[in-house]
Amino acid sequence: QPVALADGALFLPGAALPAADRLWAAVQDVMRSAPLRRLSTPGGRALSAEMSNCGIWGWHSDRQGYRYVSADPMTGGPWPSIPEVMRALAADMACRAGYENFEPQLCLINRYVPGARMGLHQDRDEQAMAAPIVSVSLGLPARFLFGGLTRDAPRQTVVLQHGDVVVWGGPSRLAFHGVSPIRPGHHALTGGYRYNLTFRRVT
Ligand code: MD5
Ligand code: FE
Repeated sequence: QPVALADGALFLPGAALPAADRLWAAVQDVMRSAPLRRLSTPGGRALSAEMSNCGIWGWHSDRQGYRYVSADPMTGGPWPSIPEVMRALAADMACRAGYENFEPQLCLINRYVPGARMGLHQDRDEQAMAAPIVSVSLGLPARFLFGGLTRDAPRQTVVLQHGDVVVWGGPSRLAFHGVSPIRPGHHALTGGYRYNLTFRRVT
């Protein structure tokens, strides 16, 4: 039962649950090829979520800035390809939100340890602003903050649970958002972590 959070933002509670076990196996495969790492901001501060990527691009951040790179800076080689189960899920979820031919170029994997958070920001490193971002949450729950087009716009809090999916498109594509510090806990699949997968297009 889809819920519109705002214009262009479709919340699909539990929509990834039927695929969660296969999804989790695929995510682990990716992380074996491209290990999670803690990136730093251009200003030199460590991001609290650990990240990896699969696909033809990967999101990266260091002293040179936030950007997408076609090779993993840790290995110099290409990022692993997007596993079919992940690609199919992203396309299916986008379809449910009215995006009939969504072909993600990458999936960014965020891993949150208890205490980790993500400050309020916009996702604007992509050129492909007409494509949605499909977000899939696995493991520990999070309080997700969803604001407006300016930093000081009012925010709503949405609890994102294991298996929840949000498709961010239209005016919501550029909304400010963030993640409150993850509370300690244990999840049967992911242990003491929250994972978030975001399927994106850059170009
Ligand atoms: C997360 N990740 O839970 C979130 C889910 C990131 C990030 O924010 O940049 O890695 S992505 C949620 C998202 C994407 C695009 C627009 C909006 C939310 N939004 O309008 O709220 O780890
Ligand atoms: Fe974001």
